[in-house]
Amino acid sequence: MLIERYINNPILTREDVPYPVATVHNAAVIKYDGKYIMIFRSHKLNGRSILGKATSSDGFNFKVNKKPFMLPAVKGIFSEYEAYGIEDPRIVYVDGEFLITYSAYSKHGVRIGLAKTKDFQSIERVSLITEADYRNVVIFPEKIGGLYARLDRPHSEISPWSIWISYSPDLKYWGESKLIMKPMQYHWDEMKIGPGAPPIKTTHGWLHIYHGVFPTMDGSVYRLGAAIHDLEDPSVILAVGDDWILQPEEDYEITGYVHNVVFCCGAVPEDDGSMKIYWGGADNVMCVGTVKIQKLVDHCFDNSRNPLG
Ligand code: BMA
Repeated sequence: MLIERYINNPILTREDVPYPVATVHNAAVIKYDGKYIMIFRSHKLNGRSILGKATSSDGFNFKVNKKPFMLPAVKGIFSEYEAYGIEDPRIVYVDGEFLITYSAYSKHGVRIGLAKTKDFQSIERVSLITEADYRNVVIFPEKIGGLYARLDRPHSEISPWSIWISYSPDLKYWGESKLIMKPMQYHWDEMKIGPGAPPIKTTHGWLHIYHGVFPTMDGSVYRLGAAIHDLEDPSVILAVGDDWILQPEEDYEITGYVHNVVFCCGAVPEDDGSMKIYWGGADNVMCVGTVKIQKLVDHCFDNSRNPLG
């Protein structure tokens, strides 16, 4: 098995949350001040989503804050675009601040919001950085050629649910966009692919955990895969592992709010060459697993598929 599931999964459920929620899933996780900070998504009991915060000293045992971390905005431009909820956060640390991207839902569709924090206490919304219909924006954890870089996932009928890259000098204006990876026909990721965890720097390239979706007669199955991007030019994909790296197998991944889902928004590299991968199980609970980073890199290079399908 490539990724070793933590024996006490799931690590966070709605029972751990001190305010009423239906689910705990699709969380970003990052290390700050010797602690692991998890920003997780919860469906409220009306079906719309908010973000909560939990902290841990070991990356496995998390304690949830008494109050939610981020609610849909109630005034200004953000309120217009967050009215149906905020979902699936990703966090990176660049130049002294944490950048949080999230999906903002409203009657206008889904677009991406960007917020900043220095301490996970106060939070400042910066900008809505895409139009609709975009999801799953992950920013690279360092500037590349002096620019912020991001992977994202616009959707169009001609080229459905593929991964693109864009760049920005200031986090507000994004451009130089290019499609870099597509679903592959009659393959585990044939229906949709999307960015997962913010890329992790390795000597062989940026390691990116993404999700792929396969349609079946019993609904869609969400799995995780891995790809390697060139360090200096991340629009170049050096390898994409042909096989998935994780699929729904445990009860808490097979049954839940939406069945047959593993969905990743965060991974934490450790000093010993391993990494912790966090995923939502069945849109219902949070899980973690560990893997040697080199094993995932080898997985990509040993049997690579064509990034463009
Ligand atoms: C996607 C998103 C994710 C979710 C997944 C499975 O389209 O909505 O947040 O985890 O579907 O339901």
